[in-house]
Amino acid sequence: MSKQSTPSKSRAGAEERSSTSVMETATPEADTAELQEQHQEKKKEQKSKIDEKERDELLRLLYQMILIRRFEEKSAESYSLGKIGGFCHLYIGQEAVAVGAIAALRSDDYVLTSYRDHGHALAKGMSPDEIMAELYGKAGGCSAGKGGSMHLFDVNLNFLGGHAIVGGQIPLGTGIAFATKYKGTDQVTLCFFGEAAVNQGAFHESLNMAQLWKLPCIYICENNQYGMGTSLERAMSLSDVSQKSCAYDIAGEFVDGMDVLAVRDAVARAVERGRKNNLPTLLEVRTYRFMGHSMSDPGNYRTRAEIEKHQERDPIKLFTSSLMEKGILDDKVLGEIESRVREEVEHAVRFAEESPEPAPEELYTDVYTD
Ligand SMILES: Cc1ncc(C[n+]2csc(CCOP(=O)(O)OP(=O)(O)O)c2C)c(N)n1
Ligand SMILES: [Mg+2]
Repeated sequence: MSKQSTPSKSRAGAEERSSTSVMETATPEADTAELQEQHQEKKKEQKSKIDEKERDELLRLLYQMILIRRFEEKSAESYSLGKIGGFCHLYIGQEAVAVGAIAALRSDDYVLTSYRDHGHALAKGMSPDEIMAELYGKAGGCSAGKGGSMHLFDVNLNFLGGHAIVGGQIPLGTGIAFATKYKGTDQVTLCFFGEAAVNQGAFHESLNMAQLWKLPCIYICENNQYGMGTSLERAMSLSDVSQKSCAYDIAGEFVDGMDVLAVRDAVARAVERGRKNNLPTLLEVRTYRFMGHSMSDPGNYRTRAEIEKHQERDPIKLFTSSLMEKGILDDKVLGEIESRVREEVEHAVRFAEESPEPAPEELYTDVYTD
């Protein structure tokens, strides 16, 4: 991959200023010693954000990240066995983004995302059983088996999808933020999307309206540096996505998406701005997907070395070792987390396999609400 920009700007909108977050990105040629040095530096930075009083919450964040990772590894296995069909986009490598961001929310806040939605759904509290059954296309799934991997949804949890049209959720999220403001609630809306959605009109129209109408919407661009097989550099003239906030005078910030606590802190600042002042925020969260775009990606647009370089910055590896060095985690507790996760994922697979196929007459239900 060619040169990576390392934006360091946190840009506040007209009403306020906010703090800065910097992410250093290695070049593909970076040697092991250099990667190790970066890992140590990142860990130092992450450890400085760890507060021992938060022990249970920190372990919950680790639990959620590991649950997403193992759930998806299992989904990939079931997909290869032909038990899951259709499109399936894995989130492996990006777990810190959904987990960190949703940890800064209240349970009645809204979340929308793209088709790469398993992690967000789990972090918002959806049951692994219902998600796995949905992936299997079974009646016990959250969308009764008719949506599949890209259309996870749980209205009771204010998790409003799972959207397959690139950028389609951005105007929808903006509309939900409008609705909550109109109703006078202090809920905020988190709207996640990939960096390839940013070149679409829908993104620009939404940000313009959100700032003009002062809507409590937090736009989170998960910049994993590729839109299918096209790298960001090949597709975007201004590749520092957070700077696009300037065009609409919105608060913007660049965040290290491999650091779950950096994500949580940045989203917490945005939530406060939304809840108290009805103001939107654009966050560019720099991350990387370790797997292909979808299960059918031949992966010939990047090298193994590039993937391995980013795997050195695995968000779970980083957080695990930060927590261990701070004395919050040890091998025993980590083992307990792993075995709880294993049980939960195995339960989900059993639930999905035993769940019935949707009945043929269900083809015509739930197309529109009655
Ligand atoms: C409007 C629209 N155009 C094209 C596609 C085909 N498509 C599916 S995913 C994708 C790439 C999106 O990349 P990005 O937004 O960066 O998200 P990521 O997959 O990296 O999470 C494209 C072009 C689509 N689903 N919708
Ligand atoms: Mg992308």
